[in-house]
Amino acid sequence: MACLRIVCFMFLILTSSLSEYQDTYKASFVSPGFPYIKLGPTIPEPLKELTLCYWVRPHNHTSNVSMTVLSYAHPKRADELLAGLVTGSGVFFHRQKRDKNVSPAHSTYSIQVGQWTHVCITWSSLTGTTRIFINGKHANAFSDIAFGEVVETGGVVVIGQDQNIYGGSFKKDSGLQGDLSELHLWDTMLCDEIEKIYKCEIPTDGNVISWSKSRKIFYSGVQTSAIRLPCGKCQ
Ligand SMILES: [Ca+2]
Repeated sequence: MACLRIVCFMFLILTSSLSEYQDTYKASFVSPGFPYIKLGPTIPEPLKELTLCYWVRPHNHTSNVSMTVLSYAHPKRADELLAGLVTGSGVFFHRQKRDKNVSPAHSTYSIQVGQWTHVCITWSSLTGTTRIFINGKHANAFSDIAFGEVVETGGVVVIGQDQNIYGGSFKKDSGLQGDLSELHLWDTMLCDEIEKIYKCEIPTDGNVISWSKSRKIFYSGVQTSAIRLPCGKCQ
């Protein structure tokens, strides 16, 4: 019986700690230049669906500052995928189509400066639907976002800066100024899992980009350090 009590006690400690925080690392984009992370691998297969999730804590208190979280540029199109936020405004997700026009989705949720916020974006080529989830909750849905068009393979993934040509040509005032953690990309549309990811109730490991496993090259003063993320709470 004593042994059973110990096992139950250990289980309670484990489950409570899992739901309260997640020990991981953050990348801080603070240098005055163009801090960014380049991913070693590209996207290996064309994407018909995707889910992008990340934790972000912007630093800049100026409102209406555009900050790129992820930029995926292809030799044919520099804005094949573009995701980020605007301080005091909301979250954005752009897909550049074959005709070079951009399909934009902008949520209206205001991301708070100095506060960790969990963001997930899902997209489907089959329906053209994009959904934005903030702190585990569905916030906005958009239709006709690059309907019928896949995300092509062979591009470059950059975190923290907006590519304006394949692999570079960053511009001032569009880079991330803040902390980023647990950025993952899947090749499917997640839905019910998103609140569980926010609450750290299920393992988070993107099968296209994984924050812990994908090979990364850090440029221009990106700093990494340990962080305890607030599972299920924005703070
Ligand atoms: Ca761009």
